[in-house]
Amino acid sequence: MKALILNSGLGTRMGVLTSEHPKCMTEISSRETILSRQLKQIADAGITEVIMTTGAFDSVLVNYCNSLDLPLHITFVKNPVYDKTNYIYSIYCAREYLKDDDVILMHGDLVFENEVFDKVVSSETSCMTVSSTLDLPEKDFKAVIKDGKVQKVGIEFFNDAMAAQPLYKLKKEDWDKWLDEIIAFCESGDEAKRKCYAENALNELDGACNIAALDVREMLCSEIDDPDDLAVVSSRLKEISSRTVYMTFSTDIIHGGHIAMIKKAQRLGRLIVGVLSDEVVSGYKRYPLVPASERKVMFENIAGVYRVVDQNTLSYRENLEKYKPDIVVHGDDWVSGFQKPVRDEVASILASYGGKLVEYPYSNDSKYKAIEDRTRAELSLPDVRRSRLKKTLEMKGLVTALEAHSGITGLIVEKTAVYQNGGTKQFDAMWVSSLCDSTAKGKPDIELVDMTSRFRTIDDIMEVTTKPIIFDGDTGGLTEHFVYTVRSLERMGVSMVIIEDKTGLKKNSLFGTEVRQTQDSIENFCEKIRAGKKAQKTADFMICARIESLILERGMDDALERAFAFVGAGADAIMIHSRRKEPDEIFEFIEKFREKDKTTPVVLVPTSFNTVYEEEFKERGANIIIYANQLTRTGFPAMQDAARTILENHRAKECDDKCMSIKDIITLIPEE
Ligand code: SPV
Ligand code: MG
Repeated sequence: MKALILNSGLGTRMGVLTSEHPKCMTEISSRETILSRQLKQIADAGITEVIMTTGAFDSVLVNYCNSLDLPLHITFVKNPVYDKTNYIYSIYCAREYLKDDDVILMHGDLVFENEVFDKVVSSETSCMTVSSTLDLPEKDFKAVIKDGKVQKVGIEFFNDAMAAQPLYKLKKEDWDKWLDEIIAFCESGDEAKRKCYAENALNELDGACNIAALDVREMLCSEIDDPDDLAVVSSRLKEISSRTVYMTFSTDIIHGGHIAMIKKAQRLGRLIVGVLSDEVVSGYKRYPLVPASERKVMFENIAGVYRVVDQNTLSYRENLEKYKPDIVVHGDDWVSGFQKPVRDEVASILASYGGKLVEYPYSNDSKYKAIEDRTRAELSLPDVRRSRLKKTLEMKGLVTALEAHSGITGLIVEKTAVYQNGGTKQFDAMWVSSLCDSTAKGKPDIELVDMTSRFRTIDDIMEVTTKPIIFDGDTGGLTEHFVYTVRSLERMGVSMVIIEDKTGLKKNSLFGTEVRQTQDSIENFCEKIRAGKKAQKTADFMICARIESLILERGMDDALERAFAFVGAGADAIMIHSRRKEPDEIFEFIEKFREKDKTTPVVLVPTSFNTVYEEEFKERGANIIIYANQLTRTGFPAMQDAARTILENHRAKECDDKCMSIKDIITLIPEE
């Protein structure tokens, strides 16, 4: 694509302003002239070839262009009879440089804002800029438009017309037709056909050039004919240069796609970047590898970013109300899909104060997808995965975990997401339950499934997922064995082991006092915790002490005494369990525990007291909510039902409606 700039005119209406240089060199701000602005816009759009027609002061113009030192190759073509002809003849003079390529054609006295130029350059068809909001000018160009296409251009048309500016994109096939007609005009021997507008030649073609009317509405796109125009345009430019543009980023890796977007955005005004908080990013996308504080620094150091601010919610409301940006820029991927509510809110807030939403086509480049895939893969590495539970706890205050007992249930915990209020909700972690792991193996939950087998389950889950793992360590076994378990789990990348203060043959807590269960002594259990903490190698791994006093009906005081003792012995968290339907004793425990200990994370397994919402648990001071067995308890009955259905019907057809489609199964399981 080439740019053609017409600068042969005399510009006599500018008076003294054009007594020593051509009109295009008129200053429109303290930093730029009409021409320097046009050339910079052309260079920024990645166009390198410019054809410029000249006339009076041509050497001044050539020297000036060279002094701008832009990455452009400019071919100057002088119209030797510039004072006796119009620009149609200047184009004719330059004809040999203008064949076989798309052309951006502009008059040398035209000033337009970057967004207008971006629209012209990126137009898929030939186009001319028009404005549906401006009054029809008496003496300037108007375009007759039919079905969105420009039919005629001239100053004499008033019917079905819009104000038009001589800024065009011309696809090769359309431009060739127009250029041929320009050549025919200039070679006709008729003097008048060299003194008219090039558009007269276009009009002869009677709409045969497929030129779309590109409506730029009230955006700046004006010719400067006289000092009055200059004053108006200069003040519009001042207003434009003080505009602010707002963009939000969640990314922790900046690639070419982001830079291209930033470049586009900062051409519209001073760019403010909102960096989404770690909490928002981890809920909406994935856990960020780089924390928000560092992501902010990353953006602060990108040329063209004017300011970087925190964005602590997925909703833009707070920042839009605070910074009142003139423009919000976003990819067009949020026009539909789960982000639509966020987009709609942005559009309505902007509309309330006259701001504008600019959406660029979203890039689905496989190169960028590969970067994201690599980042996700990194999250599954033991060191990165292990540390993430602690970090997520610090970040969110409340972490949710769902049980997984196999690769496939791990994938369900990993991938299940619901879209609410423009955001995504996912589980933060996985619980490898002794009950569910044993059940999946058809064994009772009595520490019968040995550690090697339990580790095998962890390995299956880890192989296909990235989320942090909390391991149900039962009683932890003998202290002498527990230290090895800690090291193995830590090495594998497990984030937390929970051990319960029971001894002897462990039975599942939900049996309560219906079966014989023995609680360990405070002393013994503290010793086990101390030994485990001493054995671990990293600061990330956590040992959680689970208190069974309420399950075994030993009372609140015993539960609290144990909690404080276990924390004193080094437990990183405590889990208080209950099998009552009402949450009262759990609430009472948290309240009393928090009176003395404000920081140690409290873990809950609300299988029985399941009416309480996560927000309430958080408000009351809990930190980890484990949904301990729901996949097992829903999955196996569905299987029993399928088995019965086949038996009853002597065939599988009746079972079909209950089955997941093979296609859905395949999409659930990713292929490397
Ligand atoms: C498990 O899931 O194995 C547990 C929690 O230990 S509970 O079943 O509630 O005891
Ligand atoms: Mg268990």
